[in-house]
Order: sequence, then structure tokens, then C-alpha cells
Amino acid sequence: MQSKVVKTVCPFCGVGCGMYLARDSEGKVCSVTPQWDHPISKGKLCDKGWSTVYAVSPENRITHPLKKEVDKFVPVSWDEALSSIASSLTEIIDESGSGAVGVISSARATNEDNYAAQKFARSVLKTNNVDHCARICHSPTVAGLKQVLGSGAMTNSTDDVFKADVIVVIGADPTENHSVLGGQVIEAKLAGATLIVVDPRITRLAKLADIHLQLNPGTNIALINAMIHVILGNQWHDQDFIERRCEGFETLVSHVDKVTPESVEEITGLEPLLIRQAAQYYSQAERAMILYGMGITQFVTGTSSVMALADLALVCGHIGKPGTGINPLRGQNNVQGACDMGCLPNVYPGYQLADQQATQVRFSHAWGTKVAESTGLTSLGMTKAALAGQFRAQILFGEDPVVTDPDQNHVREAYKSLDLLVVAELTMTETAKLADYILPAASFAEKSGTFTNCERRVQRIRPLIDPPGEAKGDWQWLSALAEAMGSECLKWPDSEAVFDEMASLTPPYQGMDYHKLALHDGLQWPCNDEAPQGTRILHQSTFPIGRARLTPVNYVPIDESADEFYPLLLTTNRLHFHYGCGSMSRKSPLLERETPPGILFIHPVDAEALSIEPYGPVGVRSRRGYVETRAVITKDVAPGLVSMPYHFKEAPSNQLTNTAQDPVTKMPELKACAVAVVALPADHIPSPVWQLKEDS
Ligand SMILES: Nc1nc2c(c(=O)[nH]1)N[C@H]1C(S)=C(S)[C@@H](COP(=O)(O)OP(=O)(O)OC[C@H]3O[C@@H](n4cnc5c(=O)[nH]c(N)nc54)[C@H](O)[C@@H]3O)O[C@H]1N2
Ligand SMILES: Nc1nc2c(c(=O)[nH]1)N[C@H]1C(S)=C(S)[C@@H](COP(=O)(O)OP(=O)(O)OC[C@H]3O[C@@H](n4cnc5c(=O)[nH]c(N)nc54)[C@H](O)[C@@H]3O)O[C@H]1N2
Ligand code: SF4
Ligand SMILES: [Mo]
Repeated sequence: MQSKVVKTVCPFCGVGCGMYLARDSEGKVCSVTPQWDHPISKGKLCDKGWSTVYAVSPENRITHPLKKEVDKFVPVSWDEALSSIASSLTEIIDESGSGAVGVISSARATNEDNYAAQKFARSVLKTNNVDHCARICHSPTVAGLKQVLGSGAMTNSTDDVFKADVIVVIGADPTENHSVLGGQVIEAKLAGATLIVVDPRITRLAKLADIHLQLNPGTNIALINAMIHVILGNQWHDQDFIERRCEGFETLVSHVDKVTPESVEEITGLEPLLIRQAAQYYSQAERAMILYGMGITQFVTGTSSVMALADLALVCGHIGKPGTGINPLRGQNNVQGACDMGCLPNVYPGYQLADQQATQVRFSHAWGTKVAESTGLTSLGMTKAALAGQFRAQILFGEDPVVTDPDQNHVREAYKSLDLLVVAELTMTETAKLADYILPAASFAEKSGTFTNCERRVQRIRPLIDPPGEAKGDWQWLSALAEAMGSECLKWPDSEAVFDEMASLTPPYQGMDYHKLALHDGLQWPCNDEAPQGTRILHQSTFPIGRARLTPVNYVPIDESADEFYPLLLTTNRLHFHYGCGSMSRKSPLLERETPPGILFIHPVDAEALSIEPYGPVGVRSRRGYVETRAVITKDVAPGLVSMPYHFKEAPSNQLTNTAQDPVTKMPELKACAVAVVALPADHIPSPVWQLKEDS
């Protein structure tokens, strides 16, 4: 029997579907129901949303603070854990300075938690070393769109897919990864929209598309520049829009002058005619919308690729109107929020620049304490500095970098080299296993707060049950840790007070409060005096930087191509049924039964050449590591290309991936590296990676 129901938001992806969660008379979460009147999901949830109960169930949870003693964890009290962490942090800062400590926050936790995390880093630890998974996700979006448009977020709203005549899905697989929105793209296509998909794999949407540009991995810029060339050559651009709203047009014109579709045929592997057709459909549509994802950002050219896409939208004037725009499909339930909250080394809440004195003065004054001045390290920068002995302590919550960061062996070494690693988690992860202290964190079903979804919609979540055991919300333990370090800076009576303080210092959130958010089913930022009901479409009459800056960019090849030793190119993708490091989705027996723990997608031609059988065991090796898994033979990947999901700790594709980075944002090239694949004996059961390590 249900004894309480709350209205809340799915804790998985950035679509931000609305759900009701119910608990039974024993205080356990017992059911999930879609919210029929939700502005985005309109009564739908995907399999992960439906499986939320397993993700938070108390049997799988960390319930007490744990301290590592030699090679096992023992429960300790919160007081003991926090006072000991506080004194280690103080000692390390005294010895090595604030640059030797840092915070990794969580795009899965609330805005309130993330606001507290960066405030803790900047005002208590006095460092800008604060980052989170956006680094390896949409950091090129934040930087690239900010450079060209002045703001790094989705320009339009999800239901604009129903207003677009042409939808371009580039480097994204929304029916797997943003499933409710992916379903809406299919609906829009069936209702008459033209669908163009740009992806080296044949995704579900590619199968339905009017045009599928199955390009070689890492060649987006060559393709986009060629499309712009075709558009300009045919006078298909929007001269009026360009004159009124953009600068830098002449330079772009000469930059793409020689980039004909024929000149990029070999690079992209695409027929020139298809490029011409795509350019025509996109530019000639009354309303055309771009949706993009990790196939754009996770390259050493991530930021340039985002800028190229923005250039394409601008020359066609497809921005600032319904059914148009350039729309990054932000991944995690609250990654937009974690960025907005300033959990990035270079910006404070609301993208106020960390290295500007005005920002430092503003926040020092508001917080009543001196804040960090020197520039901060990115997440991968902290890993690198740890390996160099220059970074000694990390407070990390709601991420599992040992599974999800590139080059697992080097990440593990970096974490092992720390003098202090504190991990706050719902459950035991591969990263938590390396911690000195594990703190039990409350899940979304046990706390109040807000998540900001991919369309900038800030929505409330509400507690249904008490946290299991002694678990605490993230801002609450951060507040207690600050206090143990002698700071009252993070003392708030409740989540609403955290939100109010944040909103007063974050211009795009200034017009929001808990009451208004509840009343409107969330509000989209910017929400302020000029836009009290929030903003559905950005840049309607002007850009935050006045005129958009058209920015020509060059195609640069991927860092590591296939060669005679590593003859196949590996890309990484996601599976509908699993999420991130798998620590929440793999708790569901329903989701877990759908796929074996680890898969390599390979084309029949390559499988035959390597004598690989369907579901046969295979070994996959790169210059950095080795995993064993099972082969799925499919024409959905091109010959010469193999693909692996990254959800499985037994066979983590990040054993293999490359850390080569985008120079602007330090985004690693997660979408391409060279590998060698071999068939293993048919009766061999793929060994999990930890066993392979023991054997070697
Ligand atoms: N089920 C599920 N859903 C998720 C997640 C999950 O783990 N599981 N994670 C969430 C998160 S954090 C994120 S960021 C989003 C990510 O969502 P997506 O961006 O859709 O993520 P991916 O599947 O990694 O990559 C998208 C596509 O890029 C393609 N691609 C690879 N190389 C290239 C290239 O050179 N050019 C082009 N044009 N395409 C290329 C791949 O083949 C793939 O189809 O999903 C979110 N939703
Ligand atoms: N090879 C390869 N690697 C990739 C990618 C790829 O495409 N290919 N994609 C990258 C991308 S886009 C991303 S975003 C990253 C994601 O990488 P991660 O952020 O490491 O992945 P998640 O699985 O989302 O990890 C979140 C953790 O947070 C915990 N958690 C959930 N809610 C809360 C909370 O409220 N509080 C606390 N304290 N913990 C909580 C969960 O238990 C889980 O263990 O992976 C990246 N890694
Ligand atoms: S589409 Fe995303 S937000 Fe919606 S139910 Fe699925 S995982 Fe949750
Ligand atoms: Mo992501």
C-alpha cells in the first residue's frame, strides 16, 4: 500500500522527465509513475526512469562513514571521519598550499549540492581546483558556444523538435541516450520533418533518416566547412541575418572558399552529392534545428567542432526562432546545473570569470571571506598533477573516474598516489574502493533541491524517504566538513536557503525561488526581471555579446589513427539500458538482463577476417591497456571501426581510451583510438579487468 507520493524528476539523463515516486508503509520506495502533465515527458519515461526504485534501494547503499584500515573499510562515526579529514586537509594545505587540494562535484547531485561544493573549494580550501564530469562531456560546448554566441547552453527547448522542418542529429544517439526526446524526434519525423543524421554508426535514427552521413570518426569539421562552402556558393545563406547579427563573415567566406565537398571526400568518406543535399535541406528549410552530442565534443577538436556547428547555424539564420537553434543534448540529469553553479575551475556561478578581480571581490564580499585567487586545475589536470606529486588531496562525490575517465590505469595510479581521497557515494564504486574515507550520500529520493535539465529548465526534487542509515545530503556533509575546518560559510537551515543565496549571486537564476519553480513545473533560465517566466528560446533579438562572432576553424585529424600494430579504430558509445559507470542502472535486474557485461560491436567483414564468432570472446588491446569482452557482429559499425560502451567495470573501454586533449578545454579524445582485436578460444569466459591485472 502506498503511504506517500512525491512529484519529482528522473535522476538519470538530462531530458529531466517528470515522475511521481511512491513509498510503501514500511518506508521503502515502491513505485514510479510518469507525470502526465509534464512539459517535456508528457506521461512517458524510458526503461531507466521506470527502474529508479532499484537505483536507490537501501540494500545496495553505503549507510555509514567508512575508513580504510590497511586493506579493508571499517565503519566510523561522522565526527571521527570529518575531524580526521579536516585535519588532514589543513595539514596538506599548510605544507603544500591550496593548489594541492581540490574538489570533484557531481552532475548527478542537486544545484544546491554543487553550489556548496564550489563554495567549499573557493572559500574554505581557497582553491579554484573544482571540476566535474562536464569536463569530459560538454565542456567544449560551454567554451565553444560562449565564444561564438556568448552563452554555452541549448538555445531552444525540447518541444521545438515539433516545430522544425529539418532536424539535424549530429554525433548523438538520442533514442538510446535521451530516450524520451529521441522518441519525440521519431514522432516529428513521422509527422513530416526531414531528418538528417550524421554519425559513423548506423544508429536507430540513422535507419529512419532522409539522409545519413556516415562519416569517418573525427571528421565533423571537414564536413561542416564543406556544407558552409556549398551554402555560400549557392547563395543559400541568410544575408540579412548575417548583416544584422553577426561579425566575421568575410573571414569565414574566404576560410571555406576551397573546402569543396570533393576536397573532403577522402577525409570524411562521404559522397559529395550527399554533402550538397544535406547543405541544401538544412539551409533552405524555414526552420531547421541542430541536436548534437558526444560525437561532436569528445575529440581533440571538440571546441572547434562546436564552433563550426554554430557557424553553420548562424550563416543560415537558424537561431533565435522556434524550431531552430544549436542544441547540445546535455547528458547528466544536472550537468547543466553543475556548470551553471560554477563547478568549473574558471568560472563562478552564472559563468562569472574566476580570474577577474570583480568576481573575486563580489563573492568575497557576499561570502564574508577571502576567496581563491590563483587559477584552478581541471579534473584531468588534478590527475596529472597527482602523478607528478603536486596534488595531494581530493574530495570527490558522485563520480566514478576509475571507470569513466580515459586511460584507466593512469587514473588508478593517480588516485592511489593521493595522500587523502574522500569519496561520497550512494554505493561502492571502483573509485570509492581507493578512498581513505567513504561518506554515505543521500540519493535524489531522500533530499530536496533542484536539477537543471538540458533545456535550462530548473525543476524541484522532493524527499520521499529518509536517507538509509546515517547518509546525508551532499551539501549537508560539505557544510559539516567546513565547520570541522573552522568555517561557518556553508551553514544553511535548509536547501531552500542554499537556493536563495545561489539565486541572489547567479544572474540567470535571479528571478527563481522554490515556490515559483513548483508553480510552473520548472522555469528555464535566464529568469529575471526582464523574463520573469523564464526563457524558452535564447538569442531572439540579440546575443549576450551583441553580435555573434563567426569563427572559422580547421579540420585536424584524430590523435591516434589505426596502424599496422593497432589496425582497428575504436569508438565508444552508450547503451539504452545502462547508465554511466553502471553503479545505479546495473542494480536493476531488469536492466542488467538486457546485455552481457561488456560488448564489442564489430563489422562482419572484420569479424570474419579475425575468425570472431557471434558473442564469441575477444581480447581488445590499445597502447594503454587490455580488456576481454564479447563480440556483437553488426553492420551498424563500418568496416575498420569497432565500438564499445563504457558502462561495464568488468570490461571498461576506458582501459583503452586516449588522454590526448582538446587544447582549449582539456576534453580527452574519448571517441577515437587505435586497437587490435583478437578472437579468444570459444570456451574462454572473458576475464574481468581486475583478474587480468592479477594474472599479469
Ligand atoms: N542510456 C544512457 N543514456 C545516457 C547516458 C548513459 O550512460 N546511458 N549518459 C548520459 C550522458 S552523461 C551523456 S553526455 C549523453 C550522451 O549522449 P550521446 O551524445 O548520444 O552519446 P554517445 O552515445 O556517447 O555518442 C553519440 C554518438 O556519436 C557518434 N560519433 C562518434 N564519433 C563521431 C564523429 O566523429 N562524428 C559524429 N557526427 N558522430 C560521432 C557515436 O557513434 C554515437 O552514436 O547521454 C546521457 N544519457
Ligand atoms: N569511453 C568513454 N568514457 C566516457 C564517456 C564516453 O562517451 N566514452 N562519456 C563521459 C561522459 S559524457 C560523462 S558525463 C562521464 C560520466 O562519468 P561519471 O560522472 O563518473 O558517471 P556516473 O555513472 O554518472 O557516476 C555518478 C556516480 O554518482 C553517484 N550518485 C548519484 N547521485 C548521487 C548523489 O546525489 N550524491 C552522490 N554523492 N553521489 C551520487 C552514483 O552512484 C554514481 O556512482 O563519463 C565519461 N566517460
Ligand atoms: S529519458 Fe532520461 S530523464 Fe527521461 S526517463 Fe529516461 S533516463 Fe530518465
Ligand atoms: Mo556526459
